[in-house]
Amino acid sequence: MPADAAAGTLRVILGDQLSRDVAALEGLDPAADVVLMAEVMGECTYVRHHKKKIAFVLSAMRHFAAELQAEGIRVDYRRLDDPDNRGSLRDEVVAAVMRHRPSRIVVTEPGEWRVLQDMETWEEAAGLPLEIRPDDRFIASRPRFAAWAGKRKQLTMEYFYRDMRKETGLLMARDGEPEGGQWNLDRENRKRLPGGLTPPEPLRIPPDDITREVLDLVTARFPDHFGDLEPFWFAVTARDAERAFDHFVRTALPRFGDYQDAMKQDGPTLYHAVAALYLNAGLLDPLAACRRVERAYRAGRVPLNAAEGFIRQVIGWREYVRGVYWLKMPDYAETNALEAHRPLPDFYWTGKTEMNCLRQCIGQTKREAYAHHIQRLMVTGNFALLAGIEPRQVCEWYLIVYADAYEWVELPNTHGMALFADGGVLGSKPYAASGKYIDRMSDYCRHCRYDVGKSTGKDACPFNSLYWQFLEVNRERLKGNRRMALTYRNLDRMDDARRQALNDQAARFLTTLSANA
Ligand code: DLZ
Ligand code: SF4
Repeated sequence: MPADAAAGTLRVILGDQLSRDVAALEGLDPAADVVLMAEVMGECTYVRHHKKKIAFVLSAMRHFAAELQAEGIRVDYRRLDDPDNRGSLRDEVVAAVMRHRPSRIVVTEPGEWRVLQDMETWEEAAGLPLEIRPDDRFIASRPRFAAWAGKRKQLTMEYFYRDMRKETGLLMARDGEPEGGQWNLDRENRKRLPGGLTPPEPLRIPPDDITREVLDLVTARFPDHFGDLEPFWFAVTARDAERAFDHFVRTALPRFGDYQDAMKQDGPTLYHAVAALYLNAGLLDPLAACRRVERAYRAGRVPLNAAEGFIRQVIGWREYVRGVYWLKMPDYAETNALEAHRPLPDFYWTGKTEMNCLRQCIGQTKREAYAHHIQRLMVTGNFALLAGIEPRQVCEWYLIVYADAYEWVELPNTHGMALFADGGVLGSKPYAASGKYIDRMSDYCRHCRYDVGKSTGKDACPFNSLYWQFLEVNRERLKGNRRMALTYRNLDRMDDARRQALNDQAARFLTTLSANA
């Protein structure tokens, strides 16, 4: 790049900002501006991401850069294997400033607090003005969410979601009422999967030459990272992500509503979209995806509980957790309301446990870098909650193992929703459940060496005694919670001998766990 092609803008695009209409590209002058994209070890190793996650991000970055170049945009693309790769975003920005001598730097706000802190030092490091633009791929800007949160004591997702429905017009009837008369059909999202129903497969995209090259790079550079690299079938372009999403709308969405919370032996995706990784990296536009779903509903191709369930996850829950993250960071990551300090058991990495539900969820996570929300919340999350695993370690695990995980989305979901470590910012009570819940929503227990009907004894399902022990250990912290009153009344009706037996059972189990950890 000649140094005299100067005085334009350096536009920086991060690995999860791969949208053609991302804020940093607005107003781009192809004659003067340069786009910087940098693969850096810093982002690949700040946690030891799943191999598939790194391959997905790097391949999607390379494809995105090629698309910009095909439009005639100048892209300075830094590869991880460039001999002079500086290793961090900041150093790559400084080096790019030296190469291109721009008059300013423009970037879109990042998804993580850690990166924003770093970004705020770029201006000084580069000696140039830096403009950090709001990420308008989200419907609610950070100030918009903060205004909604205002002085509310409880940040109830439902009310935020209703505002988002009104603001977007999604699934609204003409008279300003929600389509079908109800805002939220969550109760119609909880069916168990009947035998004989074969869920569709997601669309699998074969790796092209660019992806193949990235897979070789990941094999060589990240051999010790968690997870299986192949088979690799994720879409890595916006076009293919849209095709994969279209396939979901046609084949799975009609039943997504009914079976949103169901789990099945060897059924990793069921009726789920596997779209979070595309949404979160910028390959799929959230609002466009929701409008596509709404159209399918209006055309009579999918029922309301499916369309509403999907749209709620995207414009409700997804936007809401992002809002909470930016509202509460950095203190949010440090809270540990239930004072949980046990180390993460080794089987979260190896999948080697006799508890079939955990073996299934962790096994598929290792293979696919994917699990759906109930597997994450009610199996791996619930176990960590009941066993008192330290939130920091659990959060890191989730950030590592899922291809869609960035801290803005992972932290509130794990720390708040699954572990109640925030003391109730996100949920009004812990999502603690015994084996009975897992049995109701899956066929895992039928394939397990433990008996879900038993709480004590050699074959007893560990979730059962852990559940009662969890309530006992956290009695002082939770007994004042009105939504827990019935649960504590049940516990208190138990005779002392039974209570003692349950506690002993849980204590014995936890000892074996620590020994393995
Ligand atoms: C996740 C990720 C990975 C693995 N690698 C890169 C990279 O090499 N370069 C880059 O710009 N971004 C990468 N990312 C995404 C960033 O970590 C992400 O932008 C921040 O976590 C903020 O959400
Ligand atoms: Fe999981 Fe318990 Fe069911 Fe086994 S019996 S699959 S450990 S819930």
